[in-house]
Amino acid sequence: LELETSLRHALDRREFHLEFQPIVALDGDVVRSAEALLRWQPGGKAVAPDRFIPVAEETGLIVPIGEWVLKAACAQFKRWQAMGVPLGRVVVNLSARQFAHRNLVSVVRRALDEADCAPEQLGLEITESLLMANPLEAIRVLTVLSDMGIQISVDDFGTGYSSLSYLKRFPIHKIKIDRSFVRDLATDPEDAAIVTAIIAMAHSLDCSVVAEGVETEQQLAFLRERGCDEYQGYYFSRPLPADTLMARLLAPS
Ligand code: G
Ligand code: G
Ligand code: MN
Ligand code: NA
Repeated sequence: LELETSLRHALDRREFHLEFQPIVALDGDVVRSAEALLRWQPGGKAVAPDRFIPVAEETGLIVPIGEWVLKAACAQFKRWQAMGVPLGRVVVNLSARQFAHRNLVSVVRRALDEADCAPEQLGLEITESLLMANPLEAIRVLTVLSDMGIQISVDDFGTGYSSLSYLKRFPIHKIKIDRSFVRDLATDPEDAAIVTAIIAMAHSLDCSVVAEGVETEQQLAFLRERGCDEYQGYYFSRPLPADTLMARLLAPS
């Protein structure tokens, strides 16, 4: 309850900021996009997103907080562009409450307009379980966003219950393999089989595949061999403050 009380004041007190984790495509080690990850530091002391995001979700506070995230991510992307940072897109996580909110599309439009970003410069991530909670409504909303030109990714893929027949009905562009399957790839034959199947299935649906939680050379080698398209994880980079990511992307390599 204490957490909830301070969360209610967090926006007013400007206690949020974003970090960004690069998503890498290996054709020449290009960083194509970066995922925005929300950070909260009330009184200077960080609270983990796994603790406060569920509370924000239950209380509905995630709606205004999520709107702030969208605006802040688009504004940051625009600043990077002005500095010549070679990034094609910024990617933002949407929660269930945000996704169900009737204003979502106008909130997204406004965030893009205010920052003067094109829809093609924004990606949205929604979890697999969120898609399956209300598939018909999800198809309707995602079709609007996708028709605008926004890239849609399914996050935490493999942890829910999507069937192949269902998945092809959603206007989605990317599937992000949950990091729980990537972790033991080198030692667990079941995880290796699941990852192999997800990549093949995604490609058969014309979706590209991002592997999350890539930490080792062996995981990367396995994924590469199976045609994974993009990678995200500590092997490449932790989530970074905006200026640190910019410095890295602008540094001659
Ligand atoms: O970096 P990590 O500990 O940041 O993130 C933990 C979890 O919090 C992940 O599941 C991530 O998707 C989620 N998360 C991070 N930022 C946001 C955000 O802005 N909105 C929502 N809804 N979830 C987020
Ligand atoms: O659920 P979502 O994919 O949005 O979560 C992103 C979360 O994954 C963030 O908490 C981020 O810090 C974390 N993360 C990113 N890369 C790695 C990694 O290589 N290993 C682990 N364990 N976590 C990671
Ligand atoms: Mn995500
Ligand atoms: Na995930």
